[in-house]
Amino acid sequence: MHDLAAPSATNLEETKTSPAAAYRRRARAIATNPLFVLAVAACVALIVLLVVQDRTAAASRVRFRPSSVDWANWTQYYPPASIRALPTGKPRDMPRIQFDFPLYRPDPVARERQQAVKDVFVRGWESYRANAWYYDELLPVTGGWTNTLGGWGLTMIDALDTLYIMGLQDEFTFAAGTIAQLDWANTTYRDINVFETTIRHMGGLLSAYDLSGEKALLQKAEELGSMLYLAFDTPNRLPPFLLNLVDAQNGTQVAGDYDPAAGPTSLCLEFTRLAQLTNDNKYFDAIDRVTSFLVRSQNQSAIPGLWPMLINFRDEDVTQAHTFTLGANADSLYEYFPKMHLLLGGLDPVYESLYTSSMDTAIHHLLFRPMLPLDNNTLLFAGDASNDTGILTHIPASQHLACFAGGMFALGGRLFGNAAHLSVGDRLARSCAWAYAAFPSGVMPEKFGMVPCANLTGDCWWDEALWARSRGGDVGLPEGFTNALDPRYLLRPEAIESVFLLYRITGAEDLRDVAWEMFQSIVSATTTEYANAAVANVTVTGVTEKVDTMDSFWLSETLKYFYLIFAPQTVISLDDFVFNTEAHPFRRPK
Ligand code: DMJ
Repeated sequence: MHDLAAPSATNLEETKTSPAAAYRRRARAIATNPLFVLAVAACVALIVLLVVQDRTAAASRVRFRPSSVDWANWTQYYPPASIRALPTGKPRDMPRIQFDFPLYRPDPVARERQQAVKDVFVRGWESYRANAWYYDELLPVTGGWTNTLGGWGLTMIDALDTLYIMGLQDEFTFAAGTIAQLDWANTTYRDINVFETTIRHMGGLLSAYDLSGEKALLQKAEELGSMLYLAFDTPNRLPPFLLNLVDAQNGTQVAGDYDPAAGPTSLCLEFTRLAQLTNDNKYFDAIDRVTSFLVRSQNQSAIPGLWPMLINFRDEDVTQAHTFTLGANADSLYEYFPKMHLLLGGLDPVYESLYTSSMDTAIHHLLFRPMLPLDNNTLLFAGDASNDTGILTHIPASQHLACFAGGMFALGGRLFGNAAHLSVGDRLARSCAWAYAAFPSGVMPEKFGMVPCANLTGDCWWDEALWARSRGGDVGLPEGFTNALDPRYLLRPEAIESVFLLYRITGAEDLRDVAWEMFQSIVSATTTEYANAAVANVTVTGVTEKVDTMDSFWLSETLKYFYLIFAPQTVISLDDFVFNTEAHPFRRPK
């Protein structure tokens, strides 16, 4: 019997002379032949060259054409005496923001949901391209178009980074190529909305540049930045809500005396990123003066710690207007405090202090817990407060716009190691999602009222008679709600924004199911022949009446957050990026 473990002499001899061995010998000889090595090296070089050339060709399709006006050369009538530079030095060590998710594992359910969101985005984008290209927004019921903000093609700019994130590379290159040719001087608008143009147009361009490295997009952002910078040319260097270029040219601009608090105060993230990317400190100096005003005035209002919803920026007076809110007109003023801390790598301590002091005050004065028949002890909403009568009154009404607060508290809580804020963020974010489910359409109205509990924690017994009295004649409302003051849904993002941030921060997997429920309800309530439309009344059962508007934030924010909550958690990680208030991610300094 042969020993199978040891080859016999005969076997060894066979190996030497077999055709396979001869083939291996020949192959070895060829592989070590210097000519062959040279040929392989040449092929590899050629392939690399072709790939690089292809990339360059793609990039060169995005050719920058300068605008016809160079605003950087315009006279400043009130030039700053000195320019404060961006803080320098090594960014401070930041706590990890994202939950420590396990390494990526394929998740077929999440993938399917992510694809469903992408499909809705693509349908809306293609319809915009076909029916409203070059205009600001699509009319989703009639298939027409409308200009709402400057007429520079708002939707294509606002949605640009979403195209990139969703991997729609050809569409991205096509849109970027169009945008790089825009002339910002080509507008029929007499007044330019400084806030919206900063967060949507400039924010969109900076983010798309941060993601793609496409230089022309930064150049377009810088052109726009130099135009918007003119708004700061006022006697106290605080900008008006609307930039009038004729006033700017004549040196007659002044800050507003009754402007939304969030207007001048929520330009800081975008102007800081612009300063970082262009190394031009004047952009940082401009917004730093607004921050200094906030610091000076924080304790002068009727609720020390907070600023009223409307501010007299001209006289730097916060004592005249008396409504306080985290919702419309004030929202992003507060949202940007923790975000500025992140973007500046913690090098300016003022933003942590502004965040903590204002939000500790807001918890006390603005948040309320609704009274409900079931055990819903943890629900919490951001309401308002008013001092109109001379007595400070809490107003137990909330709004979709205030739903961003859950994400902000969760972010601030994690960033500054404040467990109480993280818990408030969790409650606020989940409450907005709960409010979606409470209405027959599965979508939350723009504004609503509820009966408040006396405290944010502890017992709160349901009082049917009190609820009936508080809701007046309105019998069709879900239990606990006293009105749907504005029953529309405007395709807004704030609720999913907070659910997304909370998910990435806490890792609570149930939030993906919560998001999926919200997404399905929104799609079913808003789908039209062309795309998705705002809804007239979410409190009714059955088919919803559509309103012929699709704000650009539907593609830039709402669908982006829905997409990202189902994406692998490394996609736009919160440890690498910080979102501006229009959901445009900016790269954080490392
Ligand atoms: C967006 O433009 C931004 O999210 C802004 O901060 C608030 N309003 C809309 C979305 O609702």
